[in-house]
Amino acid sequence: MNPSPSADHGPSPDDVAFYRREGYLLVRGLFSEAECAHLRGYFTEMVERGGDGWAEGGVHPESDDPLKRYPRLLQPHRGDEVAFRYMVDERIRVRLTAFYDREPLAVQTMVYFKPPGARGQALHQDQRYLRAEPGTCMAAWLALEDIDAENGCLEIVPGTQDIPMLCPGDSDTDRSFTRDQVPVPRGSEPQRVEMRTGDVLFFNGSLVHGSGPNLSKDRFRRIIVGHYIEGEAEKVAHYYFPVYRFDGSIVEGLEENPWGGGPCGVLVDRDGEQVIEMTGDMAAATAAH
Ligand SMILES: O=C(O)CCC(=O)C(=O)O
Repeated sequence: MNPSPSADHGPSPDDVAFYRREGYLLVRGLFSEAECAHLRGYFTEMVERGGDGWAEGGVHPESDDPLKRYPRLLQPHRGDEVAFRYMVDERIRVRLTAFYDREPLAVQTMVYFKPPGARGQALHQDQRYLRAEPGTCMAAWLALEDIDAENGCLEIVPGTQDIPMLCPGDSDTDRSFTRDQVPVPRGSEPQRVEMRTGDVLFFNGSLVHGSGPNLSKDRFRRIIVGHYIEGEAEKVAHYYFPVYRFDGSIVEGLEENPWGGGPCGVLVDRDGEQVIEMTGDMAAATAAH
């Protein structure tokens, strides 16, 4: 699956600067059509035969909810070689290593099917869940087919990668399968990221992002995403163990970062300026919905 290292020169200095400034980088055509067709078919067959133990909440073919018929696959790399190879792909490694000046560690894979009529995922920050420390987490999100506003592309808020974890409020659960939604800081706008098959969006795990519903009548929106933590991280939340190096070995000695409370940011006006105050409590904000 990997190109030979000589075939991939990795990101240019401009790419690295863009990623660090904006919190994301879209790399066009990083995976081939053939690779994506294989991954699409492979994981669709997996979910249609019951998910091999990775389907969130199990597969319910008779359900009215498209996401119960085609739930996300969570952490398939823990037993599935194809998912594992994606997670530690050389093309991903060279880019993330350049963005963070050090090879990161791999902790998660997810496959989303988002069939026609499925809800999306309201705006959130991945670092809230991964709790990598020190540093943050990051994602490599591969479009397995063409993705646009109609079938529920990602929406990102560029430049939010350096803000703290914001306290979530309620999402619109007619549009989102998750119940939390973080606010968008004034002056920032969510931007849709339309992608072609094989494009990869790399993004910082503190960046505010989410996706809308799939409004199409007959188009799936299939993707695979790998999540990573910075190489210097000493802690990560319990769910993300075991932690892997890109050579496939398991990292020993990381600590669990306890899940739950702690301060979260609230957007407030101060003398006509909006600022983020760390006066909220994540556990309370989450328990409220
Ligand atoms: O694919 C989506 O709609 C959301 C994915 C996401 O939020 C993530 O990978 O962190």
